[in-house]
Order: sequence, then structure tokens, then C-alpha cells
Amino acid sequence: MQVDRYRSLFYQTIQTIQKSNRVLLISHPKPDGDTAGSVLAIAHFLDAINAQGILYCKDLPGAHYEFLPGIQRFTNDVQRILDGQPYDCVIVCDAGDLGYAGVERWLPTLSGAPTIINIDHHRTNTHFGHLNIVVEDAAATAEVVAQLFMTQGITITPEMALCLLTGIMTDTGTFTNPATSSSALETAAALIRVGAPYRLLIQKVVMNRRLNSFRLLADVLQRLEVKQPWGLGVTVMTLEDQERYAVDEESTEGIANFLNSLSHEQAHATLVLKQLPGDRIKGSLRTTREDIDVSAFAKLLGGGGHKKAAGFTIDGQLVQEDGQWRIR
Ligand SMILES: [Mn+2]
Repeated sequence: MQVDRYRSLFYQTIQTIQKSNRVLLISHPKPDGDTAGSVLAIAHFLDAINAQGILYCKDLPGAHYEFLPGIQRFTNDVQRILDGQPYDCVIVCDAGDLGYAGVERWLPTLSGAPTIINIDHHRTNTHFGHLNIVVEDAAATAEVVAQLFMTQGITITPEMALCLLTGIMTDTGTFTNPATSSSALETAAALIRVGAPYRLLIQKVVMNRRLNSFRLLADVLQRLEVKQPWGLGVTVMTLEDQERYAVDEESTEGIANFLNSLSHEQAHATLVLKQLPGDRIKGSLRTTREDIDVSAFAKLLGGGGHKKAAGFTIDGQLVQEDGQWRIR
């Protein structure tokens, strides 16, 4: 990311946060390391300036992220948020719009007419905030938050650094996917320098697969086919798989990233179709090819995301007919 372009926006944002007494921090549903790490780093900063940070996420973070300091502070209790006391600002991290953030319905009813700060890196972001720090070429929202602090002379504590490095590592597939830029690596290095425990995070973020998630992966890989003429590597994950192996969201999401290591000479892009309850199907698209924008495809189906990683949810069932998987 080109930090210089955002300096005045960063300045205004830090001014707004520093003037606030009570701040609502929002992570998107089914939180990943980036949305949770970004929000938690800001929460630690609010602690340092004696402001009250209240953390909301529609889904509470899974056991995967229990190593993040402060993770237990997230609530999904909207009544607790809507307690009638005024908020000075609301900070939404890593969500392209308020619907995706899971707060569209009740956010406008908050008292205090809070300033909405939107920090994100999704190209499909709708700029829903009063202050919009939307950096499409950032590897992670956590990279943006780290730069926000660094350029404004805010001390990044080891706790904040841990949270932010987690966001960068999870969104870059631990520095392997095409979002991994020189600035993402520089930001990560700066976070390690101020105390982020890189080796611990490798254990917690990468080397943490459960036996059942390998078994699920084995079944899903058996079904992988490259569909021509599109050169699209497609596989499916049924509800039965998800029940049999009782794996969490994180493990099923990880499969799309794993498939992305398929040689781009054999497949232009990959797609994991995951059956959801209630006859819905979630598609996760990945590519490593420079000339392919999977977010354009996702958008056609009502979804969104990044050029190299995007997703959508559609109505339908995954059914097997004559050995072929189809959407019905
Ligand atoms: Mn992200």
C-alpha cells in the first residue's frame, strides 16, 4: 500500500478516535484473523488512552483465535450494545458494507450520532462511513491499521503487534498468496520488531490443523476436477462431510486457500462449492494468475471480495448425478 496517499485521512481518523470516550468496534460475522486482529489492536489502543472500547461480532470468534489477547471481549448481544448510552464513534474493520458486517439493521439506531470509521481493503467496499480508509492494495485490514498507528506516532505494544501480525498472516496465507506485497512484508517485519511473536503465530495460525480437517481435505480433494474450457478447478463440500468431520468454519475456509496451490498451468482459478443448511451454497474462488479477477465473477453472483480471493452465496443444492456434481 502507498502510505503517503492516506496520511491526512490517517490523521483525521486518529484525531477522531483520540477525542472519543466510548467506541463501538465491529468485526464481520464468521470472524477471521484479520477482522478480529484489527479490532483487537484498536481495542488495546483505546485501553491505552483510557477510552471505552466495546467489541461486537455477530458470531463469536472460534477456539482457533483464543491466543489473541482480549478475544473474550467480543459480544454478540445487540441489547448490550443498544443500552441507550451514546457512542462517539464506530469502527468497522474488514467489511465491505454494513450488511456484510451484520449490523445494518440496528447500527442507525445507536445514540450519540457516532462518527463511522470504515477501515477495509475489499475492492467492493461501498464507502459507508464518514471516514473511509479503504486501501484496495493492502494485503489485510491489519496492514492498514498498523500503518495508521505507525504513521501517527502511536506506540504499538507487543499485544497490538501480535493481533495485527495475525491479521496479515491469515489474509496472506502466511505470506504466500498474491496479496503479499513488499509493504505487507515490511509492515510484518516492523510488527515483529516491536514484539509480535512470529514463531508462536506460525504454530497457532499454520501448524494447527486437526486430524479431522485432514480427513475432510482428503474427501474434498478426491472430488477436485478441472472443468474445461474455463480451466476452473472445482470441488464440492457436502453437509454430510461437514457433519461427519465436525470441523469449524476456519478449517472449511482453509481448503479454498489450500487449493490455490494448484499449478496455474493446470487451472486458471479454483472454486470450492460448500453446501450450507437451508439449500444455500457458498462458493469460494481463488486464483494466482495476474490476468484473472475472481471478484468480477463473484459479483455477477451477488458476492464480492478481492481480485485473487472472492466468494458468493447462492440458492441451490449440490447433487451427484451419474458421478457428476451439479447445482440444482
Ligand atoms: Mn481482510
